Amino acid sequence: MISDSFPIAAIATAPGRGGIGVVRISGKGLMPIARAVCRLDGRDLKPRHASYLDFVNADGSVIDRGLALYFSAPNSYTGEEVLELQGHGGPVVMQMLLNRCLEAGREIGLRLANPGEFTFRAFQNDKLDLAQAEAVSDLIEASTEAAAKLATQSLSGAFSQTIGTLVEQVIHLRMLVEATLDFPEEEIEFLEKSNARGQLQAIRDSLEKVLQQAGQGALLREGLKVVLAGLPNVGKSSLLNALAGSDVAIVTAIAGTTRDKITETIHVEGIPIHVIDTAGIREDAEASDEVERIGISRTWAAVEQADVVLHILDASRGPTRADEDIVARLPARVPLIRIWNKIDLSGHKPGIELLADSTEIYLSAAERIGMDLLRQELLRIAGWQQTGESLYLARERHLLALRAAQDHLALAAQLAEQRDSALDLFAEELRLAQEQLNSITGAFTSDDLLGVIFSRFCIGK
Ligand SMILES: Nc1nc2c(ncn2[C@@H]2O[C@H](COP(=O)(O)OP(=O)(O)OP(=O)(O)O)[C@@H](O)[C@H]2O)c(=O)[nH]1
Ligand SMILES: [Mg+2]
Repeated sequence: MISDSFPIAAIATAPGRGGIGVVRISGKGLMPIARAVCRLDGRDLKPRHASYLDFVNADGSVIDRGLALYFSAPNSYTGEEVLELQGHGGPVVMQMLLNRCLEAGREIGLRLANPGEFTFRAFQNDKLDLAQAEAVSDLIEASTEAAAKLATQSLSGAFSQTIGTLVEQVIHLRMLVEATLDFPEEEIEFLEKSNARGQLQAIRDSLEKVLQQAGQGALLREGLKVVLAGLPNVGKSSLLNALAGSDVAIVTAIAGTTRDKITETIHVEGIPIHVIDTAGIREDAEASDEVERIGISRTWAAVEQADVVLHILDASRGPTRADEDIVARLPARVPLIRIWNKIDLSGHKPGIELLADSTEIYLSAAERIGMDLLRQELLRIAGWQQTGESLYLARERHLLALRAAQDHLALAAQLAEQRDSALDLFAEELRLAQEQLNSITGAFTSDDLLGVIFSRFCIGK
């Protein structure tokens, strides 16, 4: 994101009607705007004090009456001066107030803020690191209590601190190695003497644990995409309705009822599960019309994107050739659950069987029998474990960086087996691992290592 140094303004509250609406301005030299827009009667706004006053147009006519809050730099969200005008939360009055601010701030270059620009400035001004800045939007977007709680923890810096501790451990090891590289005559048996291998192993263990906690948190954030696929009339839409607990999709005895994809997000133990109902799969020739054929091609597209596929079969009929054709076309990398539906007709008992390459579950969607078996199996496939450990609401970006760091440390461990001859390569892998970890919090890499080295050593030692 590029941000210039001009002051920025935006309506900070959600669009629509509400009790209160807030126009927020951040930048340098905001007092003239405050004087122009707020009827101050010769006073100035006192930092961190709420003043109840009129918001006025250039001609003195009143736009609204509300609270003005002023924060001086750097004691604000963005680290710049911030002016917040709280008026009545109507879209029109808010737009009028914003326009008035833009007009009053034209001379100092006040412009509309880009999405996320207030938080970006907070990051630029070291109010937040990158992971914390991301947590701000995660908190706003959280769809479950669990996700909101984890976002708050990340925002307070818990995740950043964990990453910071890992980085410090890596830096410590790098310091040892690089000192040795600078004094080659002492290189002999460095790896033995310094217990570098032991230290490296300890870092790898910690990283493994963080990755596990982050992976679980990522599940809470992203959820699991589950696609229901099968022949027409086997009960896919009934299963969606049973999972959702309401009649989301149309269910009829007519084959080919569902045409378009229907997605419904349910929550199982706080994990969002996006259940996607699709058109029943049958041969082109059997499909009733063009609409259904398009629906079927969408089914296959959805299957390609799935985290888990539920292949639904009619337990009262048994498997058919067409079912085998479907299985043959399913991507091998996607976990498969075979659902034998309609056990109320077939007389099977509800149950679950774990096979080598898939799971079989016997249930009845219409009668809502055996549904919990399915919910628990979805959690198991997602890798959800209730450990009671703290989790991190990680993003894909964080997981990628953690895994890349893990790979570099694994390479370093291999190099450490080759005695001291590969010490420079060992050091390089550590550096790369650190770079990956640093990318999570956005900390600058190369020079800070020197800083740490010199701040911890005194000359002459
Ligand atoms: N007895 C019984 N009937 C069921 C069960 N599940 C679904 N059905 C019936 O099977 C018929 C088809 O159900 P749907 O859920 O529409 O099937 P679908 O797989 O979505 O069908 P398409 O959308 O046409 O592909 C309906 O008449 C349902 O009432 C079940 O568990 N038991
Ligand atoms: Mg259907």
